[in-house]
Amino acid sequence: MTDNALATPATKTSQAAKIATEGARRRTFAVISHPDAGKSTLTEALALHARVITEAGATHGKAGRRSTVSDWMEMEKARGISITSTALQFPYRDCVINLLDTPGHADFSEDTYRVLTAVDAAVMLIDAAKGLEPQTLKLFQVCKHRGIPIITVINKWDRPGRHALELMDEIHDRIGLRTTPLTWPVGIAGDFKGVMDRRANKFIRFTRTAGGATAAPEEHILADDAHAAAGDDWDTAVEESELLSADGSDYDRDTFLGGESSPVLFTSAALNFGVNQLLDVLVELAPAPTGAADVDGVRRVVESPFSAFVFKVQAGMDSSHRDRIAYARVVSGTFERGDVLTHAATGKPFVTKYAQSVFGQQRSTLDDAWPGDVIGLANAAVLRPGDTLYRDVPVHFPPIPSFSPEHFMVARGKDPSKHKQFRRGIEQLDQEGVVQVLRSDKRGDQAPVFAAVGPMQFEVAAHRMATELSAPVSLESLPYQIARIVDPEDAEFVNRQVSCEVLTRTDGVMLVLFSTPWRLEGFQRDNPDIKLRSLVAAEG
Ligand SMILES: Nc1nc2c(ncn2[C@@H]2O[C@H](COP(=O)(O)OP(=O)(O)OP(=O)(O)O)[C@@H](O)[C@H]2O)c(=O)[nH]1
Ligand SMILES: [Mg+2]
Repeated sequence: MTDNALATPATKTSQAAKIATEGARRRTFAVISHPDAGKSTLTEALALHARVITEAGATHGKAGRRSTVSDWMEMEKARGISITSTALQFPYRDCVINLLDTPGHADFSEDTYRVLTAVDAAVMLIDAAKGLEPQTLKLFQVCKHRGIPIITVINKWDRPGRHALELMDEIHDRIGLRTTPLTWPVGIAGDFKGVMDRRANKFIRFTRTAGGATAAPEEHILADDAHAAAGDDWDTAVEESELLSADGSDYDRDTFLGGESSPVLFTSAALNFGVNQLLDVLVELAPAPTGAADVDGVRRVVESPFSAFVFKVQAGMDSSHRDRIAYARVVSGTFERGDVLTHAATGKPFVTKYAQSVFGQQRSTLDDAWPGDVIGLANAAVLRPGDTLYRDVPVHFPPIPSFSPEHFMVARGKDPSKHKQFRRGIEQLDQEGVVQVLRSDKRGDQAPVFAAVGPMQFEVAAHRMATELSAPVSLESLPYQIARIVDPEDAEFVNRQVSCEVLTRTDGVMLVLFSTPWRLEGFQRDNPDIKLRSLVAAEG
């Protein structure tokens, strides 16, 4: 029997109050954008300003670019891009921040999408010179669909870029999001003096630090003295800010939480400027956890007994320990390390002895967890993305859909003597969702098919098979670009038709692959009785 079941009504009430208080202190959000806008740089700057790391870019990537706390994988460091999302948990003021840095590249969008199932808000980064880019637009649509409030950050303001008002117009005109700037640049992109804090009506002067490695000192100057400090640039900022107010572009909580408006901040993540303001905005304005709907649409409120769902599985984080971490987002309640939960998919007990708090590649022992927390569950081989864990009162959260793969390759072990490593490696990549693994009797176990949303996933899979899983593979392209779900009773018939092939995913779902949309159309015309179902499109 658990402590909860023994609790008297009075202790239950105080426990619920404690859970509500702890939940209210959590801020759980993702940083999203098109590749290269500066998400990982900003993530590191946030950790630096929250004083959980002392120097940004302490280690250097191969390409001469510094690596960040979130880009710890060898491939990420070498290429300077994020290929997998990273979680960081740290305290700031009286809050606990759970930050998820996501990869921007479309090929890894399934990972980003999974992260977006686990957050209460998103920080949408925009490169000041580039404005809204395609992947940012797609991710915005995902947030909109899921009702995730967005804080907009215009980054790289230290470099020449577009006019701030023009960027506000672009956001409004293209995605219908009303922008409500909280800060406003003093000076243009590439030649900026700092920002105006529009709510406090003061000037925050930009001070350059060497290479942006340390937190920039902040100088706050009262509005009356700002002209003397920044000259005409301050007057321009004041005029523009008045224009914004006249236009209804002042912060509004209801429309922000409703996803209709977005507070905006201007930053230079690389030079650590504007980062404190973002941390404060996250604490003051971003929503705290509010529970989540289960598969039947019933809401599990934060004060309910413990519940969480797994949104990501990651291995190879530490080459000296071949471990595997399942990342779970706590929806309700609390547990203490060692408490026993239930794994909803199997009904089996799940011991939390190996629960960890995650900070990029580093981990530390976790003593307790509260609503909003992202926790790492080590060596939990049974856990898959989408799985629910609960305590006392059963709950099942909705499954996390897999994206429809559009690229397919046969994988074969290069070294036949490494058959065992090959099988184990493939299983590992499959569980993490690095690629989906498809099989058929015809192809056999030695030649599974990798299915991916984007081709870069194959590179990651091949790289990890060779380096971390000791089973190098050769990959051979298959001429398919479309997958549909087929009912098992139709599979044999479908498999006999020309230019399509039926394969089975590890979860038992059967997919039929077609080479072109026309082949699919032709098939459906010729076989109107066979029902094929679509998977979730990567477009979100
Ligand atoms: N000048 C300038 N460069 C920046 C700024 N922020 C990031 N960068 C640079 O932009 C490049 C990309 O930064 P990342 O932080 O890796 O971008 P990302 O959004 O995480 O990219 P992906 O994870 O691949 O989607 C790096 O070279 C950074 O140093 C900034 O504020 N100013
Ligand atoms: Mg990144």
